[in-house]
Amino acid sequence: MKTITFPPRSEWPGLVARPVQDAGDIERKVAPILEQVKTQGDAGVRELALRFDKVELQSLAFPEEELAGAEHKLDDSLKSAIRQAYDNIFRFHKGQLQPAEKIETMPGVTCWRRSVGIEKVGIYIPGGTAPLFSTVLMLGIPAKIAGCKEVVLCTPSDHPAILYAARLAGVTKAFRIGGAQAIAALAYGTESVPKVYKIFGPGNQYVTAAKMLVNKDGIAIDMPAGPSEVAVYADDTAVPEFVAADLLSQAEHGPDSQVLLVSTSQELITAVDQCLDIQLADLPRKELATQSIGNSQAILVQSEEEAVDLLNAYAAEHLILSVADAEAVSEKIINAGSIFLGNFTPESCGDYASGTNHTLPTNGYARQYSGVSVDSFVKKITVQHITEQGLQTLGPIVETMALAESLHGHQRAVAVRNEKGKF
Ligand code: HSO
Ligand code: ZN
Repeated sequence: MKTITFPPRSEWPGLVARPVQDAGDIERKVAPILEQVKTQGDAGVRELALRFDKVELQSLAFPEEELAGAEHKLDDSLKSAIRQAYDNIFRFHKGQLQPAEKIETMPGVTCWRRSVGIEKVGIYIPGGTAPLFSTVLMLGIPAKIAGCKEVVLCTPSDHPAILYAARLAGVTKAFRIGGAQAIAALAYGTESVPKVYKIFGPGNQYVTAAKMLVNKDGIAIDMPAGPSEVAVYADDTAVPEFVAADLLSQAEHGPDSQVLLVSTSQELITAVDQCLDIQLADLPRKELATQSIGNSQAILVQSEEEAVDLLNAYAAEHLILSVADAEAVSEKIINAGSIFLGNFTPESCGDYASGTNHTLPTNGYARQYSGVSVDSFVKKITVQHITEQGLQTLGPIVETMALAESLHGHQRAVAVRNEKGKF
């Protein structure tokens, strides 16, 4: 791995920058796909599936027998692993539901905020070499907890674990549709696919571009997606084999995944580098991992303070702190999607089954975005009730402010109640 030694702060912006992708070109290719689905509905989806994926789709919806039969195609150990992951993710996310607390801001003036599930949400799960059934759990479970009535899954994959996880997580409708056309079907609706209000899930550049485009049409999306990434901050207490394995666990996602190693110890960096070579040799997804490791870097820093500043500047999707007193260091981190503490907390556990969500902000978006949670699936509606006495106290304040904004109608709406007819 390329190592950069004691880079001056002036060089940090270049070091933490992600490769820039020109989305314009892809958006130009995706726009007609969206238009075709919008105007032709199911027939448009079928034609696109034939053209791009060479599949002739009969029914767009997965047949009920296929959904129900999925569990019989999985071995028991995988089913019980998925169920345990389900329980942990459910338990962690259930704790995120906030009860509406009524606050009396002044005597007789009561305000509160209700969390209401977004009625219809869509989940996209890509096909490709890794059947991401874990992502079905990560999106389906918070949707269920939030109380979303319709949870629509689109995926080009018919992997039984995806269909099994979909049933377990409470997906209400599932369609065998992939690519940008799936996003279009969810965004605009077709004869078969219900239109949803918010779309979640990973995908390639075409899917991402489609999500960005439908977002301009008012459909909410989870967050702008980019290649998966992990940063590891390791000191002499770290185990090089563990660090190398963590780096490779993200590097294997795709050729454009990014990993970053930050350390105060040159010995540690050298040892991790050696472990990477050894572990890469027999990693089945060696080609992909080798490419992303090739684009990644190790940075040797002078002190913990410098390491923390650099990590905050990078704003990693995942941040592993393999350092002494990791929890204390984590308190100083202000930009990261999810943090993993100590030598025995591999990121893989958060990816699958510890309970936290693995849909996280990439590309430096951890500076302003949070990962997916129950909050992502609810809207918050504020409610207020003012008593007659409450209005006597609050009313004059509102009247004064309304008149100062020259909005007499606002003032009158109060005045008419406090002193009927006083205009
Ligand atoms: N690390 C990925 C999620 C994932 N890993 C799914 C394995 N399966 C993005 O955060
Ligand atoms: Zn992963």
